[in-house]
Amino acid sequence: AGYTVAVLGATGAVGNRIIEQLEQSTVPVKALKLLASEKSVGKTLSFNGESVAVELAEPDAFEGVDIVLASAGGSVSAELAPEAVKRGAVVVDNSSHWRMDERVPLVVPEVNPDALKQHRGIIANPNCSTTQMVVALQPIKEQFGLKQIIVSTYQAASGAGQKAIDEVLDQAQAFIDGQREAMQANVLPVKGDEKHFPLAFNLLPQIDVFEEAGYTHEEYKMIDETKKIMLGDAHAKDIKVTGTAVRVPVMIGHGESVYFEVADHSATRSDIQQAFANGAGVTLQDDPDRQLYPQPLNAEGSRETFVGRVRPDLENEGAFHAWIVSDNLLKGAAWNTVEIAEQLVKDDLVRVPEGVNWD
Ligand code: 11C
Repeated sequence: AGYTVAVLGATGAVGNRIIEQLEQSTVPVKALKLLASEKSVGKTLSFNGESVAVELAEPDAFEGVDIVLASAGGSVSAELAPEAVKRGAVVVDNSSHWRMDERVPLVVPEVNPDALKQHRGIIANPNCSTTQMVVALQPIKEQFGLKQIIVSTYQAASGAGQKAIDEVLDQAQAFIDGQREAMQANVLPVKGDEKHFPLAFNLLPQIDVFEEAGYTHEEYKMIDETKKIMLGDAHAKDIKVTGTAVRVPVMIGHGESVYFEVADHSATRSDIQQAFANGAGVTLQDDPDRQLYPQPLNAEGSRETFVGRVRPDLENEGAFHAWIVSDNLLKGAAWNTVEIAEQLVKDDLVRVPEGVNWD
């Protein structure tokens, strides 16, 4: 008994963490395949104490696979997810490629597990900054109704990959050595954009490219994905969502300052704290008298979403503020992906419905 699971993009930072999370999950793994690009073929990685060789990610590699956990980037997922489904595998994809496709459920198991019932072989995992926000706010929505969200993010360098981390550490060293002019930037804020700026001892209010009305792609992701996950429709108007996404010189763990308005104006600060405390996947760390609040350094390595600094807005009735932190590589990526696989197994949904065609 059990499933044959393939990890696509196995050698990346998220791929490595998917393997770790899978080891600690309830998914019964009969066999594991590790898939990556040409340059990683032949490397070996460990799973449950055994070493597994990395194979080439190509269509026929999915023969006999039941579940694919993918973190290999948008263009690879665009090409290979349909190939995997054609061969009978269910794909949980970390890239942004399939998220807004109406045929594809975008899932955070604590928020919309039922969306999985409609899957046609491809399931999308949301952007990291979206995931931790909806995990935190779901219990508030359920108990008091949500009318509006305004978020400012404080996002870690690891969201932009290992090369971003490396350049920030090099910049920090140059700064400490008194060589400010030697601070090199080639990746951040966005690899493909025209200009690059150092993040060490700095803040960059640009994550991903600029799009319409002065918003970045990351900000649109947070708006559209939040609506698709919480309301079932990326264009729904029932909750107003907006935000500002900022890169900060932290390595792992995104922070978010969130202003939110609830429908039930009888909700008190302690009601809101209690709702967070009871939320699935949420840990409340909120005690100003003991200076207890979430911090990225403490969140690293945890599957939880941490919430603190809960307080009412002093002018707007029914409005509150909170501070949310989670490990962007775990709940924001690897753990949510594996958790979706656990949910698929639990709900007996590891199968591709008949007649599905992604060509
Ligand atoms: C960042 N949120 O911090 C991005 C990384 O759509 O899965 C995740 C990109 C995505 O730069």
